[in-house]
Amino acid sequence: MAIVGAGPAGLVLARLLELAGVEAVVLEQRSRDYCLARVRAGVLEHDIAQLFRDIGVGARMDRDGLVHEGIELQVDGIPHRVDLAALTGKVVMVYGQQELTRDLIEHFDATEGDVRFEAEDVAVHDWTTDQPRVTYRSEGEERELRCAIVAGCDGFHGVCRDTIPAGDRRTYEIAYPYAWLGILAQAPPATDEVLYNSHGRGFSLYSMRSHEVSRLYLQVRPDERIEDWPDDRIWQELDTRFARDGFHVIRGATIEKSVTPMRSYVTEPMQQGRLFLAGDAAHIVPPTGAKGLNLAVRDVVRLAAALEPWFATGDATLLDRYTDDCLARVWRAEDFSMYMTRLLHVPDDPFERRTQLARLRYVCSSEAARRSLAENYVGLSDAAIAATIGGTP
Ligand code: FAS
Ligand code: PHB
Repeated sequence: MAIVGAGPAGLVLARLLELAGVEAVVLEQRSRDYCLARVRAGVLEHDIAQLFRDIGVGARMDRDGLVHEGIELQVDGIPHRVDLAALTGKVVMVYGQQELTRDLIEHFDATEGDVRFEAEDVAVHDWTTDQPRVTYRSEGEERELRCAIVAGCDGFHGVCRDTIPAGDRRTYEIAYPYAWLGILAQAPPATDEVLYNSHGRGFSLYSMRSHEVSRLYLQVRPDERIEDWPDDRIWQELDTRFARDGFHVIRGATIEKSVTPMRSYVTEPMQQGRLFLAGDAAHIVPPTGAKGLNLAVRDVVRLAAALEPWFATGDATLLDRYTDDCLARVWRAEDFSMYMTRLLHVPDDPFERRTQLARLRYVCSSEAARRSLAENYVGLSDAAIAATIGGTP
């Protein structure tokens, strides 16, 4: 089969299919180095970290990743810990998407998995027949892949989602009135756990990639240009927003910085004929809830579980319900990500800011509210997701 895109969705799907003995070719438009350099996400749900161990690519994660038993919410300059482990019995793993991508690509180097970089002008054909084709150009030559199934794992800006005619799809979208300015810095993090900070000037997030590398974010206007933010201005704004007695942001050389717009987006259905969408190709969440990467992996776990019986016996039961099975979790994650985004990002409207502070203070003071946030943050089980729609896992 053909997998379009070598991000987390495409690479994890390729590994799951390799374990199932299903032959797959990954077509990636960018170069290997470009894929290895992309920074992005940082927090893995409890079960997703376990999945990487189960599929044999978790060794470096367990060596270099950081297990976190809690997160901190800071409001009115006071930090409040949400004890994930005590509230849910689960923890999260802080391990950069960039490292996961490396682990997976290096795995396929070793197993000679078929990952084709710099595949240009990928296009999907005949996906509503039983003989779909994927064409692309490589090293100047036009190529064609005849396959049984095409997995569209090519992200929000890919071609697979729009291969399904707009008239056959419904899309749902919210654009938020702010963006994230993110930096990766060679500096030890000043906090042991991920710190979500609500400040009158805007939200800020203190995360990390290791004991030596910090990942920090600032809420900025959606039209903000990174060129208008020299390092010193970024560090000064971080100092202002995180300011509290006895706490100081630790500065260092910036390795990467970017501005990421924030949106919520879902396309339904996530399949048509022999084409199946997974990850950002099908849905986008604002990064506040750290769900994007985790949701992408959850999709392909379902897709691989549906493809295995189909390739083995032609049983299409799980494939036929792939969209519904994914959407139950997708919409739960959309809701949680929107909740976290609106809980923490400072609105222009003063009334909204007052109700937001009331909500934040409630979460910080109520164990019931913290437990609800915690169980969504560490990742809900399939049974808990099924229960949201009155079904069975
Ligand atoms: P991806 O976008 O990761 O991968 C798609 C792949 O397909 C890419 O390699 C792309 O080059 C390739 N592709 C695209 N078009 C193609 C074509 N026509 N032909 C062939 N290949 C094609 N999530 C979090 O949880 N936390 C975060 O902090 C966070 N920060 C983010 C910051 C940024 C700037 C962005 C853009 C996203 C961020 N995300 C974050 C979300 C992100 O991690 C995604 O959820 C995750 O990468 C989804 O993985 P995929 O679905 O594999 O899509
Ligand atoms: C990150 O480390 O990149 C990160 C952490 C928590 C989030 C989002 C991003 O909610």
